[in-house]
Amino acid sequence: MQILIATKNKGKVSEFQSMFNQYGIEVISLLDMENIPDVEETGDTFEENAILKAETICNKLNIPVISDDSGLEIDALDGRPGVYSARYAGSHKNDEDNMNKVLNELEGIPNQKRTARFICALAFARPGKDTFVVKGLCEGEILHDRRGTEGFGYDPIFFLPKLNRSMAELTKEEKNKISHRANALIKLQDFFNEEDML
Ligand code: ITT
Repeated sequence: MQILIATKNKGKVSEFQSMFNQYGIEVISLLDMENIPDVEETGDTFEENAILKAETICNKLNIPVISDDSGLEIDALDGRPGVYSARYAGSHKNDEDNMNKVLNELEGIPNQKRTARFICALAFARPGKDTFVVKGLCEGEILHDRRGTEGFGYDPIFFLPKLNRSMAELTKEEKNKISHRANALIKLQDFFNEEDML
């Protein structure tokens, strides 16, 4: 069985590949396809954007699709970057620029006020059926400097107090046990099981 993940983010694809591997499910993504334009993320919430991405690609290709809208919510920044996580430093900037912007904005903020969470909304859209959406969280704190080289996005500045490591200091297998994406996927699996999909 194959599942299409409606994303062009290599980091997400790699995590979904290892998470679905255990079920013998092959993950394909928009990186494997040509001529699929980006879906504009106009929603105000992660759920809205995930539904938008999944339904747009499902309607276009007429096959079941899972999409992932995710990001980082920082309490001291009133929840920013939130749904703007991918383009926080500007639409042509990269992960390094985004992390620099966050670190600059948090300069002088003490550890106990640097609480944050990763959020992941997964939407599952199927032709002719209602779309199902779930949300997973992962709580942590924003570091003062980068630590680690694994993962992607904001992982090097996201600290997990219970593990005493940054997200980028975890192996992919370790991250996939505790991440916002893993927590959302567990909820989606419950749905799959109920619907006898796996
Ligand atoms: P698609 O829309 O094609 O899926 P994207 O990168 O634009 O790719 P999002 O709009 O969902 O995806 O933005 C998510 C951003 O949040 C992403 O670019 C990362 O910077 C950050 N992010 C999400 N999950 C993350 C994770 O597990 N670790 C670190 N950063 C993450």
